[in-house]
Amino acid sequence: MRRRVLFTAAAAAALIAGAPAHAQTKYKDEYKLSTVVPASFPWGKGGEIWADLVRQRTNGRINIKMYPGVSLVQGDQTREFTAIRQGIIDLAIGSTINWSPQVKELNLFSLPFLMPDYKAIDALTQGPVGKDIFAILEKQGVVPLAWGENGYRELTNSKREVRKPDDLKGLKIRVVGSPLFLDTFRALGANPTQMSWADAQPAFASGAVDGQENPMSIFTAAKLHTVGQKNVTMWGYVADPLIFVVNKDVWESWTPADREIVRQAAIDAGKQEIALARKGLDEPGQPLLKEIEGMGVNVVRLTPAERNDFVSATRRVYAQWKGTIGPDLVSKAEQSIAARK
Ligand code: X2X
Repeated sequence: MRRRVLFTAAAAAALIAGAPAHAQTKYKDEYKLSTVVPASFPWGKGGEIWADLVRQRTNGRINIKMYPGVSLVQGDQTREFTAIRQGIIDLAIGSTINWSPQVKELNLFSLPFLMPDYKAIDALTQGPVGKDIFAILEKQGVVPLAWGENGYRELTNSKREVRKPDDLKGLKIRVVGSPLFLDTFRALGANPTQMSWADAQPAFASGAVDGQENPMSIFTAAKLHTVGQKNVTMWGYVADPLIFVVNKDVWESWTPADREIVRQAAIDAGKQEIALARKGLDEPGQPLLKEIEGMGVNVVRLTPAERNDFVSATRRVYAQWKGTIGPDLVSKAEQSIAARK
């Protein structure tokens, strides 16, 4: 691959002074950014915003190209984290769910009914738990920069209205990530099956699976109502944050000033992305749900008592996975949520 050699003023001065060649900073022509979904989704849009900000603020020194559909790992989203570490991927905006097979602590966000509202998500990502998670990722050899959000994952299916755990009995539900999802759905009496997002969409269309769980922003952008997903249950059982990261060697190849530009751009893009992901859901009356009902979809809003039946049915899974994830981290998360403003 052709490499462009850039000389910063300092590097040029060092060269003149006879400093070793490693004082030069080598930049690639293109940096590959992996996401699961393209810019027609808030998640992919976040990638586009990040790439644009970096290009502008570095005057084109850092040129980021998007690779949606996790195409750098042939659509297998649970291999994305390993590929970032290996340098097959330079940058990524990844869901905590997709990286949880490699980073067990990321299962925290998938503990059923841990986060009751958006303030609870923020209390984790913007508080001490977020710092701990970043330190863990750093130790695993990637450089975490900012948080984004996929969102609250709501239950949908093609067969029937779901109001209580019993309604899930026997439904074949597509899930992704770690075995925590299999445990949760089995505890509810469903028949979960693990599948990538790329494989899931044709499986909905053919009826090979009955249902799935994903944020409503994914539901609308992917038009899941057109592949039979006509029943939605708003249960908010888990929410997956997104994390903006850079491969460590790539990070170290940049000047300190450029690193700061990339970091700040990730923070700015993350904020905009979170606002897009929550649009229509975090305002009174949840207008996005009315829009979805307008597409002929049955949207069930659970009463607190109905929701509580799902919470009770998954408590055992929560307790078991608290041990796997790390009781200290989970306790810290519980405390941060209890103290949220
Ligand atoms: O595969 C999914 O369900 C998605 C798109 O939400 C993730 O990548 C976690």
